[in-house]
Amino acid sequence: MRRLVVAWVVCVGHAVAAQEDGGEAVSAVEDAGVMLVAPPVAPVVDAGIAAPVTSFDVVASPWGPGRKSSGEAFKSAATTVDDGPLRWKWKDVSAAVGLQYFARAEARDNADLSAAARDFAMSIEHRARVTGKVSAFGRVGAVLELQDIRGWGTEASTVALLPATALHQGFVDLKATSWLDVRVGRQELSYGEDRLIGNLDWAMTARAFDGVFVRASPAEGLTIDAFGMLVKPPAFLTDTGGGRFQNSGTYFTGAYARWRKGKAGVDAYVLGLLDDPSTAVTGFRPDHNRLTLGARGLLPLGPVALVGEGALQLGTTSAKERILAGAFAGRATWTLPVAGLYVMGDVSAATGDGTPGDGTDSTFNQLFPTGHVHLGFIDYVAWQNVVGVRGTLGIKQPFVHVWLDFHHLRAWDSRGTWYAANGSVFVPASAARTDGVMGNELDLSVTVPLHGSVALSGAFSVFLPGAMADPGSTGVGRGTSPSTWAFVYLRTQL
Ligand SMILES: [Ca+2]
Ligand SMILES: [Ca+2]
Repeated sequence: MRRLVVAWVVCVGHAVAAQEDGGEAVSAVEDAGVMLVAPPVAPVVDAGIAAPVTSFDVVASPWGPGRKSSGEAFKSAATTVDDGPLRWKWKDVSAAVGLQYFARAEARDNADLSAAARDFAMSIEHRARVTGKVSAFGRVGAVLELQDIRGWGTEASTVALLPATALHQGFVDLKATSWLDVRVGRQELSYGEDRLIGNLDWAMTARAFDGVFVRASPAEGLTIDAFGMLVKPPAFLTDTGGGRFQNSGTYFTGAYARWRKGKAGVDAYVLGLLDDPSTAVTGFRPDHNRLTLGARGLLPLGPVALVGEGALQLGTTSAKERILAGAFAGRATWTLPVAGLYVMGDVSAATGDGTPGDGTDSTFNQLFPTGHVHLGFIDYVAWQNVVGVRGTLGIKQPFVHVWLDFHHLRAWDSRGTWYAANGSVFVPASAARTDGVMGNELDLSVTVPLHGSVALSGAFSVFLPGAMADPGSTGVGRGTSPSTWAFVYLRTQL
């Protein structure tokens, strides 16, 4: 991953170095209401081409440009916008407009891994976004982001209209002091490699949370975030027996500390997913509370970049089982000194549970990830009950990025459930299963930046199922035939 600092800020009193992570950079400091902002440096898209500065908060993704300014990449909307097209300033007030249009055609064959039934499917979807941003006095700002998600030919008739336009993000930012930011409203969250918390930009709908986010920046290179998000509101419910009871809702809370020195760094986090699963149909159910304790580290060693992450989960399920689960991931990227070649090795593992109902739930929960990017682009595997090894060979030139991924995927516990990338059950648990090989996957991907604001990308994937997919011996599975998937993607971002 190309890592470049895209902005730097000089502030009166003390200077704070820009921080960079995953191809994007975050930095904003002010002192006594005076803000001196250097002209922004052009961001790069993934293939390494420098983009003209046409927009605010543009970041690189493997498929082309996108926008990100939340979670780890937090950028206060209270900060006055830089000069540029679609931006305006009047004394202490500034405003900016951003536009985005994505269109993607996808084709998938044999998701059931069975040759017996034909299940080829193709779709063309688009996302169109309009983002408005205003800031005043360097103290307060707001973002309103509307998106329309639509599949070609999915309306009931040529004169029908599906209600597919919605608010993706809408929040107010307050810069209380030079070191304390508050964001209230609907917002994306994204941390690290998006393994546990991601904005799921791959999905046309993407992901956003409703709640409050606070960032403290107490020292150079150090940020401490805290957030509380409402996933489902509490309610008074009446169960089938006619009794009224309180449902306390579902909440996602967390604290995430980051320390950076150059390209090295350490993260530590505590996340709580607190859920009351009671419904009017089921009646009262005990709470399902899951605590995730994790750490992540970044270390550059010459031409090799190392990233590692580990997480432990504790808590209690609504079935009164104890939660004890864990996961780890590690990645080494070696950039060769020739022709933009790089080699990457990656291991992702997470515990599963082969003994349902024994009092301990040891299935790791991947929470709210951008699951798509880690365990095979075909999306058949989640960071839950898995041991995945990935090898990548890529070449990144200004005009093209081509990379080939090979994945070997198996279950942590062969008896446990196999989960698809979105966390849904792909193959149910089976106590009789002894072979946990899910399969092997090859992904060939290409991204071509046509312009700093426009990229074309595509991929072809083939998944070769292993014994865990075979229903032969246990009666539980899908099949033994390969599955294929491909897409062509146009991303434009202003
Ligand atoms: Ca089939
Ligand atoms: Ca168990």
